[in-house]
Amino acid sequence: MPDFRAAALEALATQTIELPSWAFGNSGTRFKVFGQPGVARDPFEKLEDAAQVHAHTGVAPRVSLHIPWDLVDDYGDLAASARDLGVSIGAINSNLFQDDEYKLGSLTHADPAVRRRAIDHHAQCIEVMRRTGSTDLKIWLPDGTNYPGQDDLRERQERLADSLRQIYAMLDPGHRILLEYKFFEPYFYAMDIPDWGTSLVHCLELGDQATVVLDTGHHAPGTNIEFIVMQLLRLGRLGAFDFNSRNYADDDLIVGSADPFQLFRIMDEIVAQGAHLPASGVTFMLDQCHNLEKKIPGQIRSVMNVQEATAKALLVDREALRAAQRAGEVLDAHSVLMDAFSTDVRPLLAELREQQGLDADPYAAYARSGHQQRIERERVGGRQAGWGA
Ligand code: RM4
Ligand code: MN
Repeated sequence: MPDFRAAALEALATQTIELPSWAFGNSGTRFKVFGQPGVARDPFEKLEDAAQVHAHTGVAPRVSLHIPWDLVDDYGDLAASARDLGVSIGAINSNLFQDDEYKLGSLTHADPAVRRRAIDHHAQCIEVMRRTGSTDLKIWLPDGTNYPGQDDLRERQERLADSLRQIYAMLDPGHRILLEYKFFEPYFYAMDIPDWGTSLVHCLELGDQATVVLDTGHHAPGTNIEFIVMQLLRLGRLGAFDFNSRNYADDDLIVGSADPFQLFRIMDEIVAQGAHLPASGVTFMLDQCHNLEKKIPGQIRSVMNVQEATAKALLVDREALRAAQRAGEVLDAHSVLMDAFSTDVRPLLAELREQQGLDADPYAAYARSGHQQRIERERVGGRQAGWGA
């Protein structure tokens, strides 16, 4: 029997997971945001907290920013402070959902002046990329309509295609657009990029520097997400994941909490196509908000959950799987997957961390570090993500 453990350890040592800056600010539901003592008050403090997640897990060296939530005077300073903390800046997320002018659309708006404003915002984001060394411009388009007949669906697609072309033309070589989709919310009749097909069609029109972002919370209940993963990988257009977990809507909960088996099935498709390796260009990001739980340990838990799902996928006996599939042995093939899923990979991950000079239990190591007590003591006045710094 081949030594899957050794190969898994080697692959796991190359995995990285990107953290969202907004996970470290106060955020909640539209009903209530429960403030937390010690929460980061500005982008510099968000980086400090993200660096804690990296320090204890060893696999989270990048932080995505959200503009304008993470506006600072000098992005060179922010990038330098990231470097000092042992992390770097990941994707730059644009924001098209908090401006009165965007009520009827941003990149799809009927008024060219509003579209211009939305396009120019991306010029600003690309400038942030240049100053921080980021290579990814992540666009989640919140545009859509609430009522049949409200606007011409096809015209909205044409306006979108034109706006995206103008944004794409501003990219530097080596930059990517990561184009996200979401089937509902904030509009409820027709979102303008509701699904992976629409996102993919726009990416294909744009060119090689445009890829799809798959946010695991952005599908109708029951959607087979791993199928989408397989197809996008097959076409070379899976740019990134926004990992989170959902029970009913876009819940943004800790990844793998609602359905660890789904996370495993996704990672299985990833590993089957070698997309867990850095050379694949697939970025594994978290897109989560922590309302009840503490934010830094919340992110640590998510990182560990992604690692566990990856480890299990790496333990799948692919030869046995293929043999069973070829022989039409339905239950044998299924059993190969279930055997891997049922394996307790925590000792394997403990070994990985020890190899890297880390505590086997990042969660406990953070609790012991004193960081939480320090920020609760020192930081006063944290605000909701999206409302000021
Ligand atoms: C959106 C989408 C984006 C994220 C924002 C905060 O629903 O998932 O990725 O940047 O929320
Ligand atoms: Mn997302």
